[in-house]
Amino acid sequence: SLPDDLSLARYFLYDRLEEGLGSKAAVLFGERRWTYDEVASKSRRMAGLFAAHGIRRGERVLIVLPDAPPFAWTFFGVLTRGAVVAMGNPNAPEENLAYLVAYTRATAIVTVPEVAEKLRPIVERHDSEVLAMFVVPDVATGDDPEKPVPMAFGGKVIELAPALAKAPEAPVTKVHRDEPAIWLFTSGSTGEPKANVHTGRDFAFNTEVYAKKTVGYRESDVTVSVPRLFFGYATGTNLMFPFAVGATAGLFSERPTPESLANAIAMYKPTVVTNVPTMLGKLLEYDAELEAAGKPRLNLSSIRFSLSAGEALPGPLLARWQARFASDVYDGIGSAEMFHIYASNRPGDVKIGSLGKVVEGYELRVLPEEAEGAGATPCAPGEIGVLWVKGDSVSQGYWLDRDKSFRTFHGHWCRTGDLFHMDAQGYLYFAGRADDLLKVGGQWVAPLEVEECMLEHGAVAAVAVIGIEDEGLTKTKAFVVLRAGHAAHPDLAVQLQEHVRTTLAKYKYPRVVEFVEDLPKNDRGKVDKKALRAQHAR
Ligand code: 3SK
Repeated sequence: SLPDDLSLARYFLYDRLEEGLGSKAAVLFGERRWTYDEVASKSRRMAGLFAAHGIRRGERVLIVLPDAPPFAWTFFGVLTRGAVVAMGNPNAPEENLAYLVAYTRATAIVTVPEVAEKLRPIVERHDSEVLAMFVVPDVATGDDPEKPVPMAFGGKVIELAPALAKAPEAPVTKVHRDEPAIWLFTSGSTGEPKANVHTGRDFAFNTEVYAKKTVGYRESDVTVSVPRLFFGYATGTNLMFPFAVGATAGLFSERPTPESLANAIAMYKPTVVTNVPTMLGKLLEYDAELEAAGKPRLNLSSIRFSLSAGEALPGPLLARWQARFASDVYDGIGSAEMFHIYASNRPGDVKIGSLGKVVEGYELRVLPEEAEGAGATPCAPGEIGVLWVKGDSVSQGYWLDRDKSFRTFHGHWCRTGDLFHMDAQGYLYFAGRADDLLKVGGQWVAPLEVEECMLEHGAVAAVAVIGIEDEGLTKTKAFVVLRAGHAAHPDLAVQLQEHVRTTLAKYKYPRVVEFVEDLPKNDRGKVDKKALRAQHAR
């Protein structure tokens, strides 16, 4: 059990120094490395800087940074101060960034020049709650993270590196395990993002049961991530989890593409790669293109395992990955409501197409859609229902949204709103979001089932199915990305439709097939179906 006095700064960082790991590499970025001692010293100085600028325990500090070393010491600096971490995407549009500042009531912001220029008018308003905005170089463009920043400073807008060099190292603020520590935003398909307020215990609990016991992070690991650090999935897998075991986090700030990821893998030789299904597919395509061009193929031999989450990993894709790379992918399901992954495949127990079994310490129930509480009679094995999850990392609720909180959180339980079924052995299978289901010609169609079926066809690299309106009727449309060596042609569209008609029930075939170069993704690496609907409407 976790102590009452639980600072995440100690749990993830300062305890490593007491374990004698101070001189070990904590963070890699390009050719440079920072040891645990260096990250700890900078984090204590960050806390000193926050204190000097009047940032107090419990107040939000908004981190809007790319994946680069300052992310690490800002994150642990906020926790050292006893303040609360909130994170945003540095590439988000201006109105989303302004929303984050207002919604979080942040008293400090740490960001890059491009974002700082956008936020400056808000921060400098006389009634702004922001006391200080610290600016680091735009490392995403390749600048040295400790080089001077080319912008005007003054008032509340402060250049981080020189201020940090002068700041005193602050002690760790004492915080209770049940005090808010980090906010995680849900990426709901409608409305503004809402933050899950999480306490310190949530992170320590999941780290113990998922990262250490289920997938088995080790001190010797080197990690790399496709999703960016501001997304809770990667904040866990590529910052908190490696730090919890004294491993090394490899960071790269370029936009994740097969090329930039392949470079990071070649440079850091990671043992653990955090991935998402679309990038697993793209890496396979990239590897095939390298082979076709007579170039050396991808070498992923350093990887002990990859993680996949964020959206469903189609079984055929995982089978292709295993056949090519002979390397495990642990697909799992997590959410911002639960901090992280609560059901997962794991070493020695990978069931293709499934999300694995419950992570020890959590409890799962698949309940009928109309169930109002976790006590309802569960669905029989194989029967589809809504997943409910219980565990010590459940969020306290959504900030400024009690109604949504009442609908989602029921005591210790979280109603995920997503559809699943579980087999008699306890393996969990995703069946789509309840609001994704389409009624076509009076019959229910699950886009996920059609997508998985189309992916089994040798010509398909990626596919997304949506519902479209045609003269008042709902029809299914498939957006298809082809594998190398296959050309878009109406005959191929007919072949793909036939493949679905003969594999699944006939009515499930997509009425329209459009070939596209790529599928749009949101900032968490998930296929953006809202954008596909808009694309269709144009
Ligand atoms: O939102 C998600 O998909 C997710 C997945 C794994 C871990 C954490 C999160 C937020």
